[in-house]
Amino acid sequence: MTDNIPIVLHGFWRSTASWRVRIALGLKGLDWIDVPHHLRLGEQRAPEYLALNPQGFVPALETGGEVLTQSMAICEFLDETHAQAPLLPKGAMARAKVRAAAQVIACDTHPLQNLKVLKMLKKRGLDQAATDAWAAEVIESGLAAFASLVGKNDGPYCFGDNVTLADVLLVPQLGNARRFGARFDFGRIAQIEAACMKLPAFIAAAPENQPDAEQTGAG
Ligand SMILES: N[C@@H](CCC(=O)N[C@@H](CS)C(=O)NCC(=O)O)C(=O)O
Repeated sequence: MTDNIPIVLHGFWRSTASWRVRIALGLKGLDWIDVPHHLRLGEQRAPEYLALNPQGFVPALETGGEVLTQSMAICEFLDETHAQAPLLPKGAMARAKVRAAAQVIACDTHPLQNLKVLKMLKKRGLDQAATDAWAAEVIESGLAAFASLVGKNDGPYCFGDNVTLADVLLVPQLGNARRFGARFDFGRIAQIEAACMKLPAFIAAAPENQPDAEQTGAG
């Protein structure tokens, strides 16, 4: 358990993977210490940070003398160690469905449009407009599939009346959709976002509400 054990979140205000963890921490009612790493300045590749996360990605979460990486693993760790506001439903089938929707974003959408990949594309000759178009196409394809997966469920959130990991992944990805001019008018996505954004944990986690947003300007 991590109760009463300090939590340090290494992140960046505009990082959607950090944003997921901030939402999960907020839903669990946990306090944490923010340590920002400015991605545009390359601080995620500083040797001291690579010692925490050898991938050179934020987030990383320190707690109880351990370091965790990968936002979904971190969210599931928080879920397993804090019973409040479960992020996964009961039942293997229901849990697998939530994880599948979350992984559409975490595994098959976001990794194709993160900063590292866009920089690699630019290095190989794509200009800003072309990399933005790449990101938008990847995001639209992911969100369309996500909307289909959650389409049949009733209730305000992806999988009904309770927030799950799928909502935690969806809302930050919509931040990237806006940033790259991607469509996200698929199925119930806009309604789900509106429902989530009424919740304090989602409001507090938004990029514009992070202290480093003001300090660093556009990231
Ligand atoms: N699968 C990883 C992805 C982490 C990731 O891509 N983080 C981005 C910010 S959202 C990053 O640190 N990018 C730095 C870079 O690309 O150099 C996770 O979910 O934690």
